[in-house]
Amino acid sequence: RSASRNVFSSSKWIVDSMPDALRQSRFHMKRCFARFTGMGRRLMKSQHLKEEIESTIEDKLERSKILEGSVGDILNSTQEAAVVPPYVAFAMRHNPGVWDYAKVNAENLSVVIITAKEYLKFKEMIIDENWAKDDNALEVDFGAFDFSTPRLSLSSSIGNGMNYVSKFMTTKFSGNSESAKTLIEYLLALSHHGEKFMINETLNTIKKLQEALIIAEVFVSALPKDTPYQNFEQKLKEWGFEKGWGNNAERVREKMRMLSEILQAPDPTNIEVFFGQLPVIFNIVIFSVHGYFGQSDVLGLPDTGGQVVYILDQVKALEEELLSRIKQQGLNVKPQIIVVTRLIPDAQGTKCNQEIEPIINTTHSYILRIPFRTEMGVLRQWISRFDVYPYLERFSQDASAKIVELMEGKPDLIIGNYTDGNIVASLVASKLGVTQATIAHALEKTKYEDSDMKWKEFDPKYHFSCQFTADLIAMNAADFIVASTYQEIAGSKNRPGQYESHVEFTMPGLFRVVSGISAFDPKFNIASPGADQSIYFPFTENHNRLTKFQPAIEELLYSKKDNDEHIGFLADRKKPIIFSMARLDIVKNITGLTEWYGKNKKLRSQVNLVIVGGFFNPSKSKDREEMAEIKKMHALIEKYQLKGQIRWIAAQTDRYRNSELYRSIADTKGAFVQPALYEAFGLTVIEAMNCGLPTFATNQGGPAEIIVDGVSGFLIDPNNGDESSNKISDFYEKCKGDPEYWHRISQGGLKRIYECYTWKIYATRVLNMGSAYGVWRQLNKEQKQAKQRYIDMFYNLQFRKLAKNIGTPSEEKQPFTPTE
Ligand code: UDP
Ligand code: LCN
Repeated sequence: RSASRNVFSSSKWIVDSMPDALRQSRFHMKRCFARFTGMGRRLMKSQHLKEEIESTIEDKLERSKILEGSVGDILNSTQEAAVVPPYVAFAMRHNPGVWDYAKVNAENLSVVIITAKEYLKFKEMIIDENWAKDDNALEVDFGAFDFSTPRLSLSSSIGNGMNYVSKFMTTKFSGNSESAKTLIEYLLALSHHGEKFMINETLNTIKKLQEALIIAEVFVSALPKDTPYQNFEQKLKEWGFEKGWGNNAERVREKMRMLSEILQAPDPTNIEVFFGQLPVIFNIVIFSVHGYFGQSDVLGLPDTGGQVVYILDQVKALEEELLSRIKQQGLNVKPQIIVVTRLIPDAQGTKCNQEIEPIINTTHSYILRIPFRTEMGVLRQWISRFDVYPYLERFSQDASAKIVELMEGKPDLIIGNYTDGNIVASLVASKLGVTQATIAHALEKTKYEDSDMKWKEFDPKYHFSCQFTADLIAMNAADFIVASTYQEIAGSKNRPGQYESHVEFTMPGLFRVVSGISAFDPKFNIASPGADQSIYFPFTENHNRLTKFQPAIEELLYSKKDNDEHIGFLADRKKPIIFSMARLDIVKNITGLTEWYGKNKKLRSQVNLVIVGGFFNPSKSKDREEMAEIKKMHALIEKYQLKGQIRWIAAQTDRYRNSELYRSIADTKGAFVQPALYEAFGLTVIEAMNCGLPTFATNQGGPAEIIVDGVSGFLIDPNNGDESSNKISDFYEKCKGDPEYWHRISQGGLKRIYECYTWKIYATRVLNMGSAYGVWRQLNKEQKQAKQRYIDMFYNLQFRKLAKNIGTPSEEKQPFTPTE
């Protein structure tokens, strides 16, 4: 059994064909399996298996026949194999979200299909045999609580949850008087600061409501369409209707008709639109805990990158959308959006020590900062996002009290960001009983190979035991999950998604997750972010260009002397520039790009390289990964003698100036390169494309969805530097022969952005989700409560202990100041 799993397993035929496939090539397969098991217990990836097969079967013809036949199919769908002689167990994934497991005896090639749980137990033997054999080892099974939740069944429907929830609601409302009663209760409860909306107690049964709707609709239809609501408000009130139906006769009529139709015979389109337009969301709280979180001088600092940009832009878009909805609803309510983050007393010149900071370009939104406290007092300094867990419970309590005070009540929607924000959002939302959304930005689990199996190795530095526990709690507690791309949920053909990697996994010695989340859960939705188009606009819009930055950018790119802001120089300024900008994390692979460039003579002759990121002096950095990357950059510049062709610019914090930098690079007919080993979404890709800069981005992660290779940009393989640098070089070769080619790609990028990646599209979707899932949680109250009890227990017994183990600086005897 696997409650969380999709019932249809399209890879089944592969598992079923395994015995035959192995039998057909018995001689060679026996030798290969002997080789797999020959090296003892280990975990092998598919590439690894293929390499060993290649070196075992010497005959080329024979080998390709096998690799192209059914054995090849098995290998292609294999994600990993666990070897515990004499067995090899395969984890196979044929379609996003769909897994099968089989165990092969290397001696006689017999095959047994096994469950996920059996596979995990088998795999644990590699690391910790005692744990694997312990009958009472902790097993986590969130799926056990999902028996009544409908599941999607097609991989292609993943990420389209809201659509399906509307369909499920349709079924629930059809001919089910209990659910219809819930609908009345839901409508009756709509209010804000004591003011009632939509209907009042006069209309407390379906029958009464239906009758009143018919009378009111006839009345409203007779009015001119643009009659303001105030003119007929009194009349509607007499029949039991309150504000919120619309600001004019036409809107009110439409909405009344829609509800009448839903009550008569529900259909998903009406349900989605009707609930999306209800006055339910005015106050939103967004948690983004670790920081630096601020509006100026913070970008490019360790851990402070796209998430901050995303949230600030998101707030602006949500506020605009809220205001426009409130107007259309005919209400006079002021919305409020609060972004809650940590207050850092040692703010290093940023505003992160200010409690409240209004958000620029908004009217009703602000940042609220709450310090990290322990019984020793307030934590003064920045700490890495991997170390924040011990502070979060206290932070949630302090934040929750302050939010209720500022909003004069509960918020209507709570959105978490990243592991820390999401666990805090879960605690606060469950305490206050509010609809909760989570946004991951990046789940760390897939970033580090075998981070689950090898968690003990990683834990001293990264505390993944705590982080993955928190992630599981948040994704299960959330009413809906906003993902930027499909791949974030369910990956691509060959690579499992970030959420998908939490479906079934094990951390030997800690817990075995037999059902963490299902990629087929209808709570998953894709809403991709955009870039602020008042900042990131095409280089061709000359009248808007921020010319005041141009002298500074000229200096930044071309002056010949090293200083604190830049080192290296560009000897030949006629060459186009290939450009990259990122935090200097290992996964961002900026050093990889520098090395590809260093190695590729042709590319070096065609273009210059400009990098923005990090500092030059490793001792200035507080971040362990960044320090290592800085040293590596210096070494590469030396090794490949890059001076004269490279400009390395320190991390930049001004978005306006950066946007002009992208455009100035476009002026040189340059290109943007995003070479990350893995990128969850990749805002720089969107920014560059918005500026009309042809973009080469990693095929590992989000960018693979953003860019259509060869049309709106190019995808490059970060694990194959030669191929990638040649692809850039070929592009420039082609541009030489056809100068229009550069413009076609630039235009292709812009077209793609306007169609799919704007904040307007995003805000509409997310607010609709907030409404739809708010109803959905009411309809599934009991099941939700049962799951919440399980989550509470897991939090208390597991998370708290793990967080405590991390320790706080005071316990490590670091300088500390008493409570402020
Ligand atoms: N950024 C910046 N200065 C830097 C490095 C990055 O302003 O030195 C900005 C960049 O323009 C983008 C964000 O930080 O808006 C990075 O977002 P992305 O999604 O690319 O990566 P993340 O840092 O979130 O992993
Ligand atoms: C975090 C990341 O790592 C990026 O891939 C995203 O673009 C960013 O957050 C915004 O969601």
